[in-house]
Amino acid sequence: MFTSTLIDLALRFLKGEEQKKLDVLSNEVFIKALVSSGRTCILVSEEDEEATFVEPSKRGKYCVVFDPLDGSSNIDCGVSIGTIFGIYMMKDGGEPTIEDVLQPGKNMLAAGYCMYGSSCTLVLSTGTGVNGFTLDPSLGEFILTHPNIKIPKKGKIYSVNEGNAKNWDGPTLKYVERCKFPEDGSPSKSLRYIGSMVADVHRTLLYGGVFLYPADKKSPDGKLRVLYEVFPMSFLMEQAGGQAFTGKHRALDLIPKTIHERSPIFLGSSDDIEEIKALYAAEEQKNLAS
Ligand code: P6P
Repeated sequence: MFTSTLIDLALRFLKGEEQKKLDVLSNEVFIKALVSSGRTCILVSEEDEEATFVEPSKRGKYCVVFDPLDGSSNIDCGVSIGTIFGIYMMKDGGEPTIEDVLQPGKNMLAAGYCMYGSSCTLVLSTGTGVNGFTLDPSLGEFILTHPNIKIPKKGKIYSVNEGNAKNWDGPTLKYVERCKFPEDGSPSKSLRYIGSMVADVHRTLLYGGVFLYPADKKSPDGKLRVLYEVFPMSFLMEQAGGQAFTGKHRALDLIPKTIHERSPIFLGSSDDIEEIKALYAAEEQKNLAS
């Protein structure tokens, strides 16, 4: 479905619909493809304020949450962008309700992203590990190029928008300080931040390290959306042997109350996330003691 959807998107763009923003156009293509598949009953898109309930004659049992073109502000400068998605099964066989997509991320059946950059790369998990596929345009097929991806246990890269540092809380400040000035005299971590979640997470998955979008004084829930950014990327990280943490608990345990809810997120190599968890636990102990 992805190949035909991508080709449909390219053709509609070339047929002179370019006056529409690419993220609006891609949303229309994905909604059309998902509805016509006959397999879906509820669709939640970053582009649509309300969830789409598929008409009964075309309804299936899957609920799809997606950001059709995440990072689209980077299109004009050629930075990689992507589609992020997660898939739930309806909670029960009755009439679909919004509760079917307000499930914790750990209930997802599958999650992934498709990154549009120097190549078109689909990274997907259905709950038994993570595999990466690269589009071969001559075949019009995705080829398995990254079987059984496992994130390194510890990494040498941290990825965060340091421009927000003045608004960060204590544990985030302490962790980033440690990345730059390690207390054990080990080499500093490198900072890599593209500002396109799919590209930053893809590098983190393959090379190791951490990606952070913490809460801050301006955005107490952080910036990234739970359903179609935090959950799918957290699902992939855990399936690849990494971790994903909100600053309070395991990201996939979060139960969203609304479909466009945001959450802080720290995800990546297991040992690095353990360090961040320990800093937040120490802060909590300090607050309880005071
Ligand atoms: P900031 C893109 O707008 C996005 O939603 C993610 O793809 C990216 O990780 C983040 O926002 C970048 O946000 O505040 O650092 O520009």
